[in-house]
Amino acid sequence: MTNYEDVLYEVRDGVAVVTLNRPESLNAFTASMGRGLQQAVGAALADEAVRVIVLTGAGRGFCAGQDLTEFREVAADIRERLEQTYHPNIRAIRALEKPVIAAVNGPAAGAGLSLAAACDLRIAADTATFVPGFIGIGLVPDSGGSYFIHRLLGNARAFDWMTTNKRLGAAEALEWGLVNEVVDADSLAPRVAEVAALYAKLPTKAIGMTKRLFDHADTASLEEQLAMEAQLQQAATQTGDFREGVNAFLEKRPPNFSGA
Ligand code: LHQ
Repeated sequence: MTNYEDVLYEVRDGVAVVTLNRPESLNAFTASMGRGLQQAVGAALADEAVRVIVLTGAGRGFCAGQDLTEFREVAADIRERLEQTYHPNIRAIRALEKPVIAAVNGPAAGAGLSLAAACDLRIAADTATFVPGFIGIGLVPDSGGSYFIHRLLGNARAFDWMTTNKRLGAAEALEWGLVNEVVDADSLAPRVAEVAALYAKLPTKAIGMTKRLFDHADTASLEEQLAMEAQLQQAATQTGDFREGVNAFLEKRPPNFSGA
């Protein structure tokens, strides 16, 4: 277990678990936590043995967004704070060619909601809540919130929600398509471990490239998308996991993907 600034990092069996660790404030985001998260995501990127990342919160919260006790200092130059603390983490999660699972164990508010939304999958405890937060203090969605929530929910629902600040329960979040799955709070850790273990045995490079393709599809034309699919499929055929997948099929046995 590595203790970065306000962030815990642990790797086991191909799974990196990144835990936001300021439980007394529901893991409200500070500048130091931002640095810690960058270090943890950087470690997951650098370690070839890591094939999936789980992002969660210590205690009863996932992340309550910007720490409001730090706010006076932040408000002086919020643009710079966003660029230094939040944007590198959002970019790093999207650029990471490995799946990132948000295990939403409790409230996700403001930039904490944006962070969960930036991940590839969201598995929530039935006790989790989702709160836009921004408009509650007269702000606009940031840290990618306007980008990801808009894409996940569609314009009408996203606008209604982000401007009215309704506290959304886990069941409704599932119904809206904001999360992939909801489980009993007691089952969250084992269920997330099960899903992560599954991803740790899948062809990691093809999953990373699928992530790139889906992000590209948001703004691409069909022609641009077809070109990128062809380019990445060419790259996928160069992987060991492609050879293993074909061989396993022909030999009528389950594949043993190495992630290479
Ligand atoms: C907190 C916080 C918190 C400090 C709970 N700060 N202590 C803005 C600025 C700059 C750059 C980047 O981007 C942003 C974007 C943002 O993130 S703006 C949105 C900021 N977040 C919020 O406005 C959410 C504020 N929190 C809440 O609305 C509630 O705490 C939620 C809905 C998250 C959870 O409610 P409850 O489950 O009822 O918990 P609670 O309110 O009792 O909180 C527990 C403790 O955590 C409490 O401390 P205490 O000492 O009384 O036990 C809170 O003060 C503390 N806490 N959020 N953001």
